[in-house]
Amino acid sequence: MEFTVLTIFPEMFPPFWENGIIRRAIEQGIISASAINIRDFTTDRHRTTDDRPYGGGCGMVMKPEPLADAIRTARANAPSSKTVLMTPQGRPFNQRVAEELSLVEGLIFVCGRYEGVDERICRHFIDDEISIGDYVLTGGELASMIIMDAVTRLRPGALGGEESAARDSFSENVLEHAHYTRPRNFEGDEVPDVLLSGNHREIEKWRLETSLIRTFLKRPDLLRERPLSPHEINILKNWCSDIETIIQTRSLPDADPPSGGQ
Ligand code: 4FV
Repeated sequence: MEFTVLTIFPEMFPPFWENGIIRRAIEQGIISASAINIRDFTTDRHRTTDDRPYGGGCGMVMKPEPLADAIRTARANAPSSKTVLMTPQGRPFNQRVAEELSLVEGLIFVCGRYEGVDERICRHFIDDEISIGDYVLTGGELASMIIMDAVTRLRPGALGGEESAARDSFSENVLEHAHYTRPRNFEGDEVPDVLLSGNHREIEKWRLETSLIRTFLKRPDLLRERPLSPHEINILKNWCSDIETIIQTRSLPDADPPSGGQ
């Protein structure tokens, strides 16, 4: 998979590309990555990439000419790549989109700065607009790194044996179960016994239950979007009956009886 970033700050990327799983994926040829400086496509001696907005107002807009030539060059180098503009106006980035993008041959990231890019670039040179969240950044560079990171780890071979994308949070619209490692007792806090039992069926059951309860407590919206397996339905029903028992047995005597108890 080929990543090309179009930016006026190419120096931001080597630290990201030269560390960790991204570095290893580049070394193993799983991905390739390069940065193109949009300023190299300017024609004035000040290498100007921005100008005042038509219609007035504050801030500056990225000029279309240098961007258009930079995109044409990137596309010539990577013809099967998809050109993506990082913008708050884009479709929300999530694990689904990461899985989708991890299947394409290449991505060309257009990293805006200032107030954004001239609209004619969006109209004629952009295949996809993606937003990493409903907030405004000073530039699209960090957003492109987030997408490169989430997509790279989904490429076959990128995650060595010690990691796996299969049990990712969100991969099945649930949050991951809790993780523990040595020491068994950390400042008085013990690792759950089941994880020390060696009983993998019980461990799997515990992990599923903890990821369901965490999702229920922290991101119930995810559960609402997700089909539940018979086993998961069974777990949720057990919780309901436990909660029902608590309500039945723990209600304070003089508290007015739960509704419906005329
Ligand atoms: C952004 C986002 C983002 C907007 C103006 C760059 C900045 C500046 N990109 N998700 N949120 N971009 O805020 O992707 O040009």
